[in-house]
Amino acid sequence: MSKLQQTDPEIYALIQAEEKRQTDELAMIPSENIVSEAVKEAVGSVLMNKYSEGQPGKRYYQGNGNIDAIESLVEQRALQVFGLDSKDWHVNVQPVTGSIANFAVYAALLSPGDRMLAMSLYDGGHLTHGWKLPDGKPISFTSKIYDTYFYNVDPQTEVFDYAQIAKIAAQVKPQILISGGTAYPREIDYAKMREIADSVGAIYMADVAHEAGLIAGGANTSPFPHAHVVTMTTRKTLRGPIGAMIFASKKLLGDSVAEKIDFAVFPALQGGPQNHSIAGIGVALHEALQPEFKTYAQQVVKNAQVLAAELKKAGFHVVSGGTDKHLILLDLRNKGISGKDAALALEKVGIITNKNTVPGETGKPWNPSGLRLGTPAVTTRGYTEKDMLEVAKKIIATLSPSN
Ligand code: DSN
Repeated sequence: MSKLQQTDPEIYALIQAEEKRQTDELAMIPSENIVSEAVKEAVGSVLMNKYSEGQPGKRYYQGNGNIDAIESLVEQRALQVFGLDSKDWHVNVQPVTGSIANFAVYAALLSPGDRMLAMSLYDGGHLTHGWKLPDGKPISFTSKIYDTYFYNVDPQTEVFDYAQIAKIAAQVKPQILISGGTAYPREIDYAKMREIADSVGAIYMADVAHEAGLIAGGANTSPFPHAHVVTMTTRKTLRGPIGAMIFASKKLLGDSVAEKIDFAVFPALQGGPQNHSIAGIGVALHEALQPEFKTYAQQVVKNAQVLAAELKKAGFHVVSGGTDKHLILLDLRNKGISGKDAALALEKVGIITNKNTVPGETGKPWNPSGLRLGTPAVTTRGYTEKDMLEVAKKIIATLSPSN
């Protein structure tokens, strides 16, 4: 980065400091990862100089031959990574974030005032799944546009209670049923969710932002055989740059869904796509198609399971009793420490996590009762089970009352 160093030494120095921080500390926030040098080169390329509003082959600006070829290739790879056929599935790789991808699905397939049913944010859902506070105060803008309802995990087992979800769905009769989110450590039964959606005539959207890479690598089950729509981000377990993708089933929703989704992304919600990020996503998808990525995905899960087991042995309340994925959620109420204090204490010893709400939350989002931990980034750094035992020791020692 010699040019940057010459032109803007201040920004250069701060980037260097951040690179050192990322090397010296352990990123254990489950939504973070470390992209390859190849991904970084694509994202830092001349592609950011080009405006390309529209879709491949149908742009509002001239000079997009190369951009068309790149975006088409990325779409093709996105389908390939998840074993999908372009006859059956439409994909849009332009959303700049997962939040925008979710908004685009709603804009394409719902009308204002339609009913939405999703998992409570406190139990691990996502803001853009219609979140509003229990007193009705809207938080996500989605809750101002749509009539939103929530299901909770079972208070005892802390896992999905499908019978309860079906019961709420029968009462609410939502136009869309949503699964997925940010802090649910267990696999979701996508077939059951679809069955519930079908029972009330709803569209079923699986938001797999967190587990996309695990699905790509075969370490988690795929929602594609069941969902009408799948959204995901690209920077988490998929190990790409920031960005998102929307997959819509043409088989279930008809061919016209492609145009509806594309129109919702542009011009309804976004302007020119971030071509450099799209190319970076393409590189990450190429990497996800290599055999090593399968090993990576399996290792992410093994590492999380070892860490969860060690924390459990040490008396921590691991929400749902463990994990099937890359993330662990601790309910710290039995330890007498808040999520915020735990995250701050761990930061002091170089372990970067985040405070999080837990099922049955009694605190506030800014000072909740839980701590969220994840293994995607440490696994990229080559950590295996034996390293996780060391990480577990450090976490346990840091969060034990004597400290
Ligand atoms: N902010 C993401 C996460 O950390 O899980 C979700 O949007």
